[in-house]
Amino acid sequence: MNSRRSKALFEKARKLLPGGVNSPVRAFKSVGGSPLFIRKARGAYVWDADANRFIDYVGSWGPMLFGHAHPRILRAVKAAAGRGTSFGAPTETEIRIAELIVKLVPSIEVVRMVNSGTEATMSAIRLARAFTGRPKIVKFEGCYHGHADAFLMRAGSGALTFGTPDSPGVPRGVAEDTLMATYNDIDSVHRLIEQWKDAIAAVIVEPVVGNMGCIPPKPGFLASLRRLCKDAGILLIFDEVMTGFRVTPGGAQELYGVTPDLTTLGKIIGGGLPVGAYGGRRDLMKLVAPEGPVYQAGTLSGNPLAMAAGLEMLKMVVAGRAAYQRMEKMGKLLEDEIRHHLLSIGKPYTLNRVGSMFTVFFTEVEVIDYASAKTSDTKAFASYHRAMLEEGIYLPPSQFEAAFLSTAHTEREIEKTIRAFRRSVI
Ligand code: HOZ
Repeated sequence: MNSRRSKALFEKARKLLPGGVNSPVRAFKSVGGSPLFIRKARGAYVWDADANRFIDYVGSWGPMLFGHAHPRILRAVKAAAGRGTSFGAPTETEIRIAELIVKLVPSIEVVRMVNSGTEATMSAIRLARAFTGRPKIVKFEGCYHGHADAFLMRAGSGALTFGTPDSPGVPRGVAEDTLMATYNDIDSVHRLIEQWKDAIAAVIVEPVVGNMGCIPPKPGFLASLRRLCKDAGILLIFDEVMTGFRVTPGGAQELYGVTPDLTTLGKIIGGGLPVGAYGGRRDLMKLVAPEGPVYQAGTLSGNPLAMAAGLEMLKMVVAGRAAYQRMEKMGKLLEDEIRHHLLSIGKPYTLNRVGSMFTVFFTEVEVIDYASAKTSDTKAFASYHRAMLEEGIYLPPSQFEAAFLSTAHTEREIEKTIRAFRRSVI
């Protein structure tokens, strides 16, 4: 594969941007080599600066549910741009998107739009602290909720990839207010609640983890979490930045039948433009300014371009229940064939998949939490990643990120991926 132009661009970028990128995982550090600079994307494909074409399983880290550059979303964005790119004032589109979010997501009665998942999670815990009058939050090792100070302890995603799960620059006081539990281990939460009962405002969780690679909740884990929180007067926050509208139209809360108090959303509701949101019960959300005293604001919140793209995306979600069945079918086909190949060559692995999210871990240990995810042979992942790139398959450049399918991935792309997998993992 010729990557001359991507390499040259990376060299130039390194002089101007920290590590040559605007978000760490993109730098390809954990898989080696130089990142691809993407020039365009359409459907299930991306093209790099050297005009190489790849089947894309990054999907902009989740939001490309219906594939890249979907004509309906492009039309909506173009029309909105023609009317102006930012007003810093209310628009009718915000109401229409809020109506769809409330209709789709079981826990959300009232929603506030922000600009990213990070903004959504940091605002949600501020609200939880205000509502309960308590300072501490519980997060799970290896879960990632964006880069606000309160979450950069044992964080997943890029932080886990680079082996720096705790970031310098986070004040000790903030770090002390974040308590750490083990994903899929309800006793670890129970112990924290016993010890800190009257100090914990919220438990925040990725109901299906995407940021240690894909890790599903064990049966009953989310329901037990719900019960524990309720009994202790602690708010339960589902971070559905990745799973929202993806694992089902109503997200993981619909899939597992567990309703949190607050939900954070991102990416998908912008149809690929920068958007996040948090929402939940009316009695909680009425504390948010200007209705209540919990301050949170932003000029670009509810930006008209992002709202137009997101509205079109959510209309497709509402109309497209069959699309989820198709993604499940494609996911299952991919899963079965990968399993079959890995078994036939006797390679130790774990494959986790929830609908259109999946990860192949190179470990024989069942991957259920941070400790088991870390048993993966990341060198084996790196060579798999490189080999797949050579075959024209663009996977997330880290063992600790989920891969995503879209409705644009048809049998054709899946079969090509399977053939590439057979040649790449030997
Ligand atoms: N932390 C993001 C995925 N979990 C990656 C963001 C990016 O590099 O775009």
